[in-house]
Amino acid sequence: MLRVGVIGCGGMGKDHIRRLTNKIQGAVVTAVSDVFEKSAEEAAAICGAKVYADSKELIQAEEVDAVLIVSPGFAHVDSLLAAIAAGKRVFCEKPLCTTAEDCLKVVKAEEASGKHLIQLGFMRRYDRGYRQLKEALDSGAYGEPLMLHCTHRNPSVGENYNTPMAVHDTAIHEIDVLHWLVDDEYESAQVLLPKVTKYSHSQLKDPQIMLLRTKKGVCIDVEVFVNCKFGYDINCEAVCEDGALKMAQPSYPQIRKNAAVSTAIDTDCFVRFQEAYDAEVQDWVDNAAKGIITGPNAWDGYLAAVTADALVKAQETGQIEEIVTAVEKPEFYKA
Ligand code: ISE
Repeated sequence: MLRVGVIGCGGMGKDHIRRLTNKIQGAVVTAVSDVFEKSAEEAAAICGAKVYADSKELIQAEEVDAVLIVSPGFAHVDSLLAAIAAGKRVFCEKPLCTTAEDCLKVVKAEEASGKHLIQLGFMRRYDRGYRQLKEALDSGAYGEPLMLHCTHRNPSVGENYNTPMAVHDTAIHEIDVLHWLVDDEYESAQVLLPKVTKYSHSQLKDPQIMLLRTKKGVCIDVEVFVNCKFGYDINCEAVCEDGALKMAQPSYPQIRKNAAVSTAIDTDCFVRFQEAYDAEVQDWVDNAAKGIITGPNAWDGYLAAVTADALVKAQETGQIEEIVTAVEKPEFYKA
């Protein structure tokens, strides 16, 4: 049984605690911690875990084999470095860290430890639709992928959501999943800013079209529209030499009523990607005994941060920005 300590007991933290307690095989939550005592107490009530006021103590605790980090992004770096130093496995919600520099620190610390310890919570790699696409592309039956057309739409976002968050919070999922899908790396980024919807505000340019080009020349367009109003709508189409593949949608009944045919669209990521969240955590737990990470790792977190920085720069300059990592991918992270 993998004994897990959870750092961060907000909405997502509690969601993972419920998942680990009620659904996941082979794990038990033994410790929880949060800067807000009330949140930690509420989380402990779900799983019967011990409450730690200090997350560093939780990481060191004897009854904690592995750590799940769900605290705000800026707090990740300290917990990650402490967990690596303690030799404990980590599942870290996105982002790995809030700056590429901190991500690189974590990458180097993990490499120096000689153990693959960190899995990053980019759940889309576990989504059935993306997996089917990947399998089809990898089969070679459709030739080389040439273009990806994607949309990432949210019905609405909070008042504090601003223009760079369209990259850091939202497109970050495409940044991770799309290079994995086509087994390639990014070369450049550009952002087009159309007319702003009446549902946005002065600090948020919405929608945006993000353009990425990979080293092999695949051109990717991602429409990010976070006040689309009609649903949580994620689409991806891969146009290849010998066919075009559209990602399957979650299946809902087709309803005929009032002289119209309709099919439901999800309204948030927790429902849309529920199975993917379950699968990523189960995979992390299953791999603990083998000491391997098969999901997104710390290097993927660093790549995502570098790519996000280029996209945010492109939002500001309107130019094509290069995507360059400070170091080559270490051997340690090559499959
Ligand atoms: C949120 O943090 C997510 O991760 C969702 O998947 C994304 O759609 C949303 O825009 C983000 O704010």
